[in-house]
Amino acid sequence: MASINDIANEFIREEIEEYLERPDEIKFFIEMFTQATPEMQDIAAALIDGDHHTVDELTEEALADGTEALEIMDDGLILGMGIVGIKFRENFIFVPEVLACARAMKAGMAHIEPILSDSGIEPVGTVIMGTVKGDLHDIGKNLCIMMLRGAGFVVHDLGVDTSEDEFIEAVEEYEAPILGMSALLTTTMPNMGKTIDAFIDEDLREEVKIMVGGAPVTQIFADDMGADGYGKDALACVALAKHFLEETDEEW
Ligand code: B12
Repeated sequence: MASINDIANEFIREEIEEYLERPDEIKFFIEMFTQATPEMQDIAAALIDGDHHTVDELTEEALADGTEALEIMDDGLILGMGIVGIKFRENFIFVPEVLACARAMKAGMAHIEPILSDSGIEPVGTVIMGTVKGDLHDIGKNLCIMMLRGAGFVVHDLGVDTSEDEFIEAVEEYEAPILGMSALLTTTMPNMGKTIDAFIDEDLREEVKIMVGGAPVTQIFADDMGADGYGKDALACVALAKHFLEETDEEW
């Protein structure tokens, strides 16, 4: 079993010791960080520290050294944001600090975006993506969009705080067969269900496959509200979209 001393980065070791209390979370992060290279640990540490300049530099360097964009996303940026989420949840840090971390995340994503989004293949299908009404979280949605574009999908990003009408208008305008909704707040999750109901009211539900995701969303919740699929991460998002395309092809 991995031990905290196996983590090369001292800042990460201190963060785990100082801020993590739940045994399952301590075990998870020790295991994940010991598997991450020292370079990825450095990126995660800079992100946790809210230092966007360093995340920017280290991400650029890692890519130049041949590290895969996906590895930087998973082992550096997302892992670092995991610690930020716990510190926020436990009130060790507050919105201004989290905003600095989000800015650092975006600085890293700016380098990996062109790589993950550049599929070099013929467009395979159109997806509408947006964060639901009342919700301003967009990091996870943007990662999904990068990966979808990298898989050859044309994605129209409606941004954050997207109303039911905006989702409906976009699906109609772009004749998109797939819609993805993101929500990070338990208070905004029901807006996914309301949007699905709005598609039913407009007699458009059969025209579009709807997938949902975001940290608090579960398969059970997705099933309850009548979504066609739930994805736990950006890879699952791409897999779902591909699956929907196959299904739609079969139906035609
Ligand atoms: C960063 C962050 C912020 C930033 C957002 C910056 C930005 N531009 O996005 C700021 C500081 C603005 C913020 C604000 C707030 N936040 Co906030 N935030 C977070 C934090 C720390 C990280 C979220 C994140 O980016 N994660 C990293 C990404 C990569 O993960 P992800 O979003 O889950 O996405 C992945 C998957 O879920 C999936 N996915 C996502 N979308 C989709 C869509 C589809 C279709 C599919 C298939 C998959 C999929 O794929 C993604 C990639 O792998 C979370 C903590 C957490 N544990 O999530 C709290 C958190 C979500 N926030 C929380 C809260 C309370 C707030 C505020 C209300 C705080 C306040 N008092 O003002 C406000 C709300 C603002 C609003 N109206 O939206 C709570 C929510 C609690 C709850 N039960 O609802 C959390 C959980 C923190 C906590 N307390 O534990 N926040």
